[in-house]
Amino acid sequence: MDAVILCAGKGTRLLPLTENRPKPMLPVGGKPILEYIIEKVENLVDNIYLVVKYKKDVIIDYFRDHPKVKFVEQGDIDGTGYALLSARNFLGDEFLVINGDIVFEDRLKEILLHENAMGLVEVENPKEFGVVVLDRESNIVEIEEKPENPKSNLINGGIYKFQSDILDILEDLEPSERGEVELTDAIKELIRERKIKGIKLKGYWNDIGRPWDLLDSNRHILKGIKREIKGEIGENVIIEGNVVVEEDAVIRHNTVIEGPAVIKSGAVVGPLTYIRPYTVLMEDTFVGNSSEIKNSIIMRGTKIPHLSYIGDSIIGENCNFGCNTITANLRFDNKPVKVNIKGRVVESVRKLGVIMGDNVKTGIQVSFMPGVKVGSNSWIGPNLLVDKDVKSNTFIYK
Ligand code: TTP
Repeated sequence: MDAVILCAGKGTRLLPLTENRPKPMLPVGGKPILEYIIEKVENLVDNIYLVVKYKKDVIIDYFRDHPKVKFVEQGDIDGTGYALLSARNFLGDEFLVINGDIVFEDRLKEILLHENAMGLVEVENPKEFGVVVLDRESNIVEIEEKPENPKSNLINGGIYKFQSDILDILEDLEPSERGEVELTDAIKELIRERKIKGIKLKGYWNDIGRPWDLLDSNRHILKGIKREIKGEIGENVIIEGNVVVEEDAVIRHNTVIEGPAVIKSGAVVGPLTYIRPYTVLMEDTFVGNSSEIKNSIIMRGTKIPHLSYIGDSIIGENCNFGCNTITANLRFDNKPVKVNIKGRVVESVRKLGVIMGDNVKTGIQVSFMPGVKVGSNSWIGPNLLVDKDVKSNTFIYK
């Protein structure tokens, strides 16, 4: 049996983080989301087909040497159904299908026992998802996308086992109102003829749609790491709890690291730096004197050299922060931080800092208000308070 992982979407709700990489390649716990999915299925299947399109080279470059991974390009139509159909010529009688943007714990064994099955998750806010209704034998009898009045709190978990007849149904489907061939429309047809078992997934599950989902999954992964110190550790460094310091990382003197945290190879931290729990410093990052980083993902090559506070933030690759660049991450009234997602202001979580693309430069004494987004390649001049989203490729100066 084979697995198909759907990785071709644009991930627009995660902009600017997805400006230069597809959503499945965003890092959580120091590795791309997609790598965890591949690790889960590689011993269960013969081939893993990654359906790619948007920024496909980032996925192909990373996984090209994996012995079971093969790449299939999605055709001109959008949608999860069309993504699966794009792999049609490679698939046998039955196969596993997984969305490339979910972080989950379940070991998939129960799903594989059934001819047709869908992984389900119990949530408090089903309105935002595909809501599923089961009969007494746990067969799916109804799926409704983002219903106003959900009939259950079980939602589609983005993990499926199908027989090849799903592909025949997909072939005959017309695109939906939003111009996409949707997998759930095909499943609605399939349940008229076949039984699809609803399997409640065990343990943690998260569908990475918005930036703060990434921080949530990052925390989940970091809770499971074990202490492993391989890099160079200077004098008077304190490392508490489960911290990974990879080979070729350097922790300079008088630095404090509170786990769980991951410091990847080539990263340099210190002197006198404070790394707090749930922080990941990706490869070749530098965090220097009197800077404090908390609950944040700092991507490859970014430099935060002096006197900065970065909290509850996601910072893209190769950014360069001027001295005393600061993020605010909490409102005075303690209400959820508001974030603009595709032109709509939505409430996120109580603590959220800045969401930044790649190659951003800040001058000295730049401050960011909670939940602002900064597009890639932008420059923010010195002594500015950034309280609105900054588009990509802009230069703001007083
Ligand atoms: P979504 O999260 O629904 O879509 P998206 O990735 O385009 O994100 P956004 O809504 O923020 O723009 O996608 C669910 C999964 O299906 C995800 O793993 C990406 C994948 N997918 C494809 O492979 N091809 C597609 O055409 C679409 C729309 C999604």
